[in-house]
Amino acid sequence: RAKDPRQPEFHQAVHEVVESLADYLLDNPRYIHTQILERMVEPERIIQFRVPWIDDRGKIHINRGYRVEMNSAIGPYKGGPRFHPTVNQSILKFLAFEQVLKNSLTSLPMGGGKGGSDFDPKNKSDNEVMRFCQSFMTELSRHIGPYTDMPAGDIGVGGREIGFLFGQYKRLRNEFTGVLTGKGVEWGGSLIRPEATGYGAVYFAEEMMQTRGENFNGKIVAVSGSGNVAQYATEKVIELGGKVVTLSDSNGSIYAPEGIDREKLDFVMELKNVHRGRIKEYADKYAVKYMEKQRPWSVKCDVALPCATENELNIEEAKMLLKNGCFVVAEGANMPCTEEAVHHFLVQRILFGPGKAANAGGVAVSGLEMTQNSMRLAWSREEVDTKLHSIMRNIHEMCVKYGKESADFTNYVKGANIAGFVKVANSMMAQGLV
Ligand code: AKG
Repeated sequence: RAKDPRQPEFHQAVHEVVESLADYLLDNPRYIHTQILERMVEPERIIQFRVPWIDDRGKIHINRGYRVEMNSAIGPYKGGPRFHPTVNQSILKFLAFEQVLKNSLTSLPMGGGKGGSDFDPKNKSDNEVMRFCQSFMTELSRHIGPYTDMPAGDIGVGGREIGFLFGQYKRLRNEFTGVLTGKGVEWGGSLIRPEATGYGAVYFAEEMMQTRGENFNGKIVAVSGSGNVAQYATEKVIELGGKVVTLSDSNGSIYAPEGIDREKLDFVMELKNVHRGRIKEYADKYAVKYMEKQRPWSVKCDVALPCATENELNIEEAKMLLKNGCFVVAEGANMPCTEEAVHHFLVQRILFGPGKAANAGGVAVSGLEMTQNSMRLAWSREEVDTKLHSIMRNIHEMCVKYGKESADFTNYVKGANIAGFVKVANSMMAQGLV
């Protein structure tokens, strides 16, 4: 904290991990003697750069670009850039730190990184986004590569942005490699990558529910967000017989007690992905309740899937959820629940799946995309989905291995943190003081 006093999100992420590792470290002092944690919280490298671009009216804008290369002990840095006005070093360091443990949990050989810019793609034309992406990649291309660092998507970086970034990388380097993941399927992308984070979160929640003899059939599910993760989490819940009753964006939430069915979800996908519209339009079209400037956590539900952004579910909302009968929370986004909210879930012993475990499906399929690119072939939907499902099951098993506290309670926060940490820590020790 003394070194970087103004990085609250980073401190929050580190604090949660340190707290849940404490007993394990005392039992395994070799990690303390080698100061592994102190090394892990210090990024291996942070690159910050100027991103100048010109808008459609000819006006010049200057944004700030970053790449945080956090840890390469078990593989090249991997993690998606975020384009959002709130982006700063604290947010990116928290995301990169989480990414290190998350990528370790996937069991694939990927180190952790993150990056992005304070550029806001909202209300920009395709040409403006393209010019920004080309400028961003012109600098970033010096620092990344298929064996060094492989960016992907995050908030504000979807298929369109990955396309522009990849095009510019290819042009600058004159090579067609799998350096970026989340590519279109016609040009090296993997089937199921768009679905992977949302599907994975639901698979993880399902695994947790099975430990209590439960499943999604007939369950009421509150989902926040309406982007890629929320859309595919909703799709999978519908497939498993559950009923999603909420979605949201930064302006407000919709509450549809009769459930969002396949046809309505198609409307959301078109609204968000093609027209880049606001979720309020769903309320207008289907005459459901719109909760302006509110998050969806006040509704009655069995399962909550926060799929929007960090710190979007606080202690009051956590209490409200539990009061309304919710007994499963799986984080589709990164750190959506505040520390106090997480603490409440653990004390109340509900099934709580932290993001680094529950949303690891996205980066896992990115890892599978890299494998396919290296082999120069493409797997079928079924093949990728089966692999994703088995990776999520394996992550769940590892969480149980390290986090089971009694016959009927697993602390998945502790389990995920220890399981993710051990592999990275052992690799760092094996590689000497680096
Ligand atoms: C995340 O897990 O938050 C990511 O950024 C995933 C990015 C990737 O697919 O590499």
